[in-house]
Amino acid sequence: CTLETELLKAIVRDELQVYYQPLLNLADRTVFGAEALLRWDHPRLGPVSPAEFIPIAEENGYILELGAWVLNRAMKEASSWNRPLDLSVNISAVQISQGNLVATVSEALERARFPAERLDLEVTESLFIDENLDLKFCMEELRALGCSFSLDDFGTGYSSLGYIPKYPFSRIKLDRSFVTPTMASKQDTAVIEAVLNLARGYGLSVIAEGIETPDQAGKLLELGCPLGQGYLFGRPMDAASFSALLKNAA
Ligand code: G
Ligand code: G
Ligand code: MN
Ligand code: NA
Repeated sequence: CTLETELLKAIVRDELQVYYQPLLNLADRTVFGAEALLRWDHPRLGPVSPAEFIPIAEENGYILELGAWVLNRAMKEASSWNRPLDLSVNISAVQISQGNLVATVSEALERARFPAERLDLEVTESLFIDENLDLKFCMEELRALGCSFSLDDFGTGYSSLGYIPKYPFSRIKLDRSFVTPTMASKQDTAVIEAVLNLARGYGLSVIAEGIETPDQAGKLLELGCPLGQGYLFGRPMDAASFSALLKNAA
């Protein structure tokens, strides 16, 4: 049995979970949201990384079912949090090009009675290599429903920036490769500052990924980056642990 055939049974066998990583205001360290991250724990193979199985699911189309499952599960779990938070869900290009993402998202919002204004969809920069009108219309429709979009992995995939104002983004996610161990080099902070300037110019907010030390958090705040996520504040954790974290913070 291959990974692929096992993956096709993951939903019905109840092997999937959504983990949540806190998103924070760096100034006061309050949690304002969570990024949903899919986890697959196979009974025999053990945990399989989404970096490994998402590409397989994109290839064989199962990502449409997986993507819908994540949206439904994450909004259902987020509805039980002790206070309203933003929820960010990663979306694959295939869900836009081959699926009916607008219908999938609106059905999930309705089922969970989750406010669209709190749902953020993360799309990776690599989607925007060519101008894509379907993608643009899809994003605009979801935007009209109240959802927002974050540009994920920013700075890793693409050199021209002209696509940014053509699509309805609210936020840029500064890739964790820019949050270096010390952020001491002028070059490292120069890239971060360039991204912050660009975001300011386009009226977008920025969230820094991969913050692991208090020094990094302090430096980012100093540079003018108000939002962040990373192991310093919390690793991706299961729904019960995330609820507990919110209760302890309250
Ligand atoms: O959580 P982790 O660092 O293992 O995630 C690895 C990669 O898998 C990341 O790029 C992340 O965006 C992606 N990923 C995690 N969950 C999902 C999901 O539900 N949908 C999609 N499309 N990608 C996901
Ligand atoms: O591609 P995307 O940004 O969605 O992927 C998020 C991934 O980054 C998740 O797999 C998550 O586990 C991982 N991640 C989150 N915080 C940190 C961190 O502080 N350090 C490292 N190395 N990885 C992180
Ligand atoms: Mn992401
Ligand atoms: Na990223």
